[in-house]
Amino acid sequence: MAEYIKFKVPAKQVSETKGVGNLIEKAEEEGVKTAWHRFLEQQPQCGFGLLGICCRNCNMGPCRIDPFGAGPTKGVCGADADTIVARNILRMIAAGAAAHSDHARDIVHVFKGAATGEFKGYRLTDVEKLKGLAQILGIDIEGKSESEIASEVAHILELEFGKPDDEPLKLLMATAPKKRIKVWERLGVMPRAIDREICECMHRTHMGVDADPASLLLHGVRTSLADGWSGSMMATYLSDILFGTPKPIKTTANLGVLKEDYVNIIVHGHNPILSMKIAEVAQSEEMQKLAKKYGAKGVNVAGMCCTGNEVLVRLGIPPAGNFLMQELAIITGAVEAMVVDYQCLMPSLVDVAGCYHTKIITTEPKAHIPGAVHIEFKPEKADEIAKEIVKIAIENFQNRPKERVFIPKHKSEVVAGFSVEAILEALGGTLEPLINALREGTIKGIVGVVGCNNPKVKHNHSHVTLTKELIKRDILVVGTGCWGIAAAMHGLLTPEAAKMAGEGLRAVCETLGIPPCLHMGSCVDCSRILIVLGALAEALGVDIPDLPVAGSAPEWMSEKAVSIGTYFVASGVFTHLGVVPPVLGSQKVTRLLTDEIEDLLGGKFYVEPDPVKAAETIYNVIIEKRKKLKWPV
Ligand code: BF8
Ligand code: SF4
Repeated sequence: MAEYIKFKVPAKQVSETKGVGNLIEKAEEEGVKTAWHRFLEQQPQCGFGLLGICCRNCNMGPCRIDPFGAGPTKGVCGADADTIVARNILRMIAAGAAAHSDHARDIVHVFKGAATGEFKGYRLTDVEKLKGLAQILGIDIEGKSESEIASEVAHILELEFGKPDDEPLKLLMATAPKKRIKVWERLGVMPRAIDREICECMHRTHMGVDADPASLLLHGVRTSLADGWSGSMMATYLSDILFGTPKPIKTTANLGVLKEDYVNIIVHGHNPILSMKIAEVAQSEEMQKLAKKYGAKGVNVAGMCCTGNEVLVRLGIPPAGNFLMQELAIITGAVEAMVVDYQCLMPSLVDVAGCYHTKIITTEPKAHIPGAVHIEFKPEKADEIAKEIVKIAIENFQNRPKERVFIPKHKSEVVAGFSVEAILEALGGTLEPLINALREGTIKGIVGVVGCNNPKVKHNHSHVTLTKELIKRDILVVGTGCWGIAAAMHGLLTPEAAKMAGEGLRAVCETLGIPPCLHMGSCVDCSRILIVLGALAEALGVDIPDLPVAGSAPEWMSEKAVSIGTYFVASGVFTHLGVVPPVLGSQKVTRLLTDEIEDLLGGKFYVEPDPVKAAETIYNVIIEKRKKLKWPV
């Protein structure tokens, strides 16, 4: 149904990415609202919310604190701005860690089923990685079958979620550098069980429990560590074992990957369990034939958001866009089905799809959207269900309103799939060449750029600008998530992009034949960045805060990004945020996060919306770290 659009979006100004403006204009002509339109309708956004000083944690409220001190300075229970802001942030971390870790739980389930042979559609693909994981978890693999080893691994990892003792998380102990572990032990923030830490966040923030901002934030650190070094780490490890560890793979990215004469299926969400199957089934001869029967040339699968990243780095499935482009893909009029699992799915997808012929197919019991077709995914019937879904898409081709199809032609070449193993391979098997390049200053430092899109800032502008500014300064950029897709669409992920890099980084990239920006996967794969940091620190005999490295989430929006940012900081990384978090209502919390936390953990947050300024500051931080290491600057 066409809607009345009260506020027009300055289509050509809201995005850095080609094709986006044209589709926003098409949307307006066809009476379809996008996130940008709804963002305008939300203006002005609530000042209390922006500052983080509203509380709805009990029914004596809602309460809000007057930031100017003229009105109430405390909620009904007596909680002040410091307590309220810290509690709200802790709840964001809890939700983010929960999302990553619950995703991991689903993968453990399938991994276990693959190990026992119960889930016929899945197998253990990277057995070397399985054995490596078993060994670091302390499992004796001598004389055991793959299935036995995997079952033992699954057992240990299942316990990570809810083991009842106070011992630290096993996967964290197996993967985090020793010096870091000492820091966390000293601070009393070693996570014990993933679900327990998340549960404790909710307990502490319940009315009348923890009122001390420092104590609340330290529990946030603990919870985020459970996410980064266990939940997300597990999701990455097991996805690699099940589907293969990513290797550099070539494809193209942007809306132009949709094909006019083909049945287009978009996989969107986060978990690879279903999207890998859809990609596999769609490419089968049977489905390609069926598509021809319906008048299409074949079936084309494209990715969106992080499940898009999962199939990109393993199968070379082209991404059609990142977070803010999910509605636009449907607005092309050329998408037969968008198959979603969970996280970062706009409920509006159903409204937008209602204006075209696209079917939104939800598949997860925990992620329904009213108005969508729901086909519940069950790993024991993976192939059948994937086939059923692909068939629905194919049959829907005949309903496509051909006269309304408009696919912007833009797409860029991409090389993605830089797992830690792939980076090591490019380096000739050891970290030594990278360490030497860092030490000599050919590469000045490494920055992990991650995270989302947010209509509060120009779409992909900060991702692209910050990245270009960093590589220009001989800083190697690695990253995940929607950054990865932004970088892909802007030609930053090809070996040729080395031309945009400074002399030193360019030379290294040309010698190794790699891009100056390395796409490491989805958001749970930020764990790969942790592994690189840990390995560098251990090889140099220093701690992560000593390394010339930094992190950045230039366009973040999700609670998962808050958890990631926090575990970066907790791991000792100077971490830039390009969108202001809702903490400014408390000077104390702001100071803790952007200053004092550094004394405790070696990392801190730095907030700067301007990507050029941010790159300068990050560069300066890296130079300072180099000076301390007595490395040339
Ligand atoms: O987990 S970067 S918008 S898609 S939250 Fe979401 Fe953010 Fe994209 Fe991936 Ni990550
Ligand atoms: Fe208000 Fe306190 Fe209840 Fe929050 S917990 S709503 S501040 S009374």
